[in-house]
Amino acid sequence: MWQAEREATTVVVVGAGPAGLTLANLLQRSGVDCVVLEARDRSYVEERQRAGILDHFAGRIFEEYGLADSVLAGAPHETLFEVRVDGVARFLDVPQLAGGRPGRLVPQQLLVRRLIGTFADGGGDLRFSASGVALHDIDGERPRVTYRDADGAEREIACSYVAGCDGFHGVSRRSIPDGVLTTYSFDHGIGWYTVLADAPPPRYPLFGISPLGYAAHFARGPRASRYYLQHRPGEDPRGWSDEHTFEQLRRRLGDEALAGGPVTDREIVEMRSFVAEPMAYGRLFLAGDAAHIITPMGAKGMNLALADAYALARAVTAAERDGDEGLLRGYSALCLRRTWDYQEFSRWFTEMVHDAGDDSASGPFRRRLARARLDRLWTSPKSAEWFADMMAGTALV
Ligand code: FAS
Repeated sequence: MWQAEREATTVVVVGAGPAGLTLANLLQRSGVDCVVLEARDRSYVEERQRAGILDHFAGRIFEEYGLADSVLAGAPHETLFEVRVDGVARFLDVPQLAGGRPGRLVPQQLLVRRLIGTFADGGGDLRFSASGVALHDIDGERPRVTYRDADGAEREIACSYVAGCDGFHGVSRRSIPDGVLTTYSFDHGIGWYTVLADAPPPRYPLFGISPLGYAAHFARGPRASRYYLQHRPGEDPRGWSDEHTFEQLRRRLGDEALAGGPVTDREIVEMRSFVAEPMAYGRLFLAGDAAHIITPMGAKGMNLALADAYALARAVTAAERDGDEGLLRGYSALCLRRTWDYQEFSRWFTEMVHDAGDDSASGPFRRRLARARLDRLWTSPKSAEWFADMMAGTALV
């Protein structure tokens, strides 16, 4: 009879993305044992390029746990935000408008690489290439997680809590019985062509609004850039030559001198949003993309994942250290309040920058509305402060 090797810990963290790795590091710093199971191998996880802006609240999490020096070393502070409307540049001093709360410019893959390093340096137990992860008895006192390790051996871990940090396509949310979750999804009807290139990064995070459609240019390291270009429904920009792509960027960003560079990655990102409620079932707690997907507008995807990890680490620590399960019971409600707050902000932002440019989808009346909303960021200090406050991230704890 096959016999899985059995072991036990306090928390099994499924997934080593920003949510899982941040949670594991915070638990480690709080003296709570955990094992992290990741389906992919280390190099895949460390090379995956996604977000690039850490909001102020997320940066504070690493400061609070004494991790900022190791994971944020050298990450520039956010300064100005540049918006070019029909080629005319305007600036927003987001940190100043947010009362001196700057974010940090740190590529997600660099943050992930460093979080893996700090966890390992602290003696953390992170297992890559864990396949066939399955959750059992998550509605009981002692959940179990089974999986096959990198050598193909069957293993089983008993624990007190399972943290589902395995992204939208992971096993955790799917382990919750039918009828428990209510899911909400929204298709924004907008698609982006996103290009990564070894090209000079912009002076500041840059948005371009023009009748040709939305475009953006962000730093992804000292010599790398991420570009986003809105594409029309039914259009497939992957067929564009790189020269055509940069020509589009020059015109949309109003910069004939935009250098460009060798393209290293091309992807289509459809703007869609998703939320699953509740974010907890029995002893399973969902965090990050496992529970919610948000458009990249406002750069809240990675930051929501980190905020969930922070709330869950505090809740598990309070339960383990003080026997107080209050924060655990309130975990889902707290994270969903922030999630919907950020979803609303992201929709507001998505609608504004897309309607204000190419009106083929939204029509001329909505285009004028969007331009009025955009102008308000420069004509109404209160609106600018609200925008900056959302960009900085809201504590809610
Ligand atoms: P992740 O998806 O990052 O990590 C989940 C981990 O779980 C992965 O390592 C996966 O391999 C593992 N896993 C999955 N199933 C498993 C299983 N069954 N067993 C074990 N492990 C399993 N956000 C922004 O704010 N700005 C951006 O510019 C931006 N760009 C993006 C570009 C792309 C192409 C994508 C897809 C997302 C982007 N995002 C962006 C959002 C992104 O940052 C996510 O919000 C963030 O990665 C979420 O982190 P996690 O919840 O940890 O999930």
